[in-house]
Amino acid sequence: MKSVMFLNGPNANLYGLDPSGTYGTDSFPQIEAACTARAEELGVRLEFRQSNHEGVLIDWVQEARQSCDGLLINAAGFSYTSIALLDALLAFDGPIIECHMSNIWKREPFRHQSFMSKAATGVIAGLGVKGYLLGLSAMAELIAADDTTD
Ligand code: DHK
Repeated sequence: MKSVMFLNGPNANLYGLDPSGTYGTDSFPQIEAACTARAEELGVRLEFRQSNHEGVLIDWVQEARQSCDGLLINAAGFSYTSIALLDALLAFDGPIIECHMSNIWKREPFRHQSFMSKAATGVIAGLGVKGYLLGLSAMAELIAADDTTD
């Protein structure tokens, strides 16, 4: 069975709690449950994780090099600041899909350039949790096409 890691960066644990609704109304546990259900449908093993700490995210990307066929990441605020996280992603061999709940290009200019995109196979933004599920479906296709692992 193929394995996928889905990493979520700082403050993602607060999704659904923000009264402005930028990140939708689903709580983080609800988002995780939806992704887990989609992964089951797709027949892929999913590691869904969240951290507020840059080094922890980097350690997880490095762990994924050993254990996962594909990586999805919403690096949240670290998207625009962390060359170190970009470097970790660049050292990952498989496909990477960068996800954002919101359309970052419709927002403040400081959110318009994600360093993560340099390492990403593709980027999904602005579709909320639907984008996460689409990302998982796309990832399942990408890793199925790579039959060097099973
Ligand atoms: C999430 C965040 O926490 C922000 O820092 C990013 C991203 C956007 C999102 O849309 O999921 O700017």
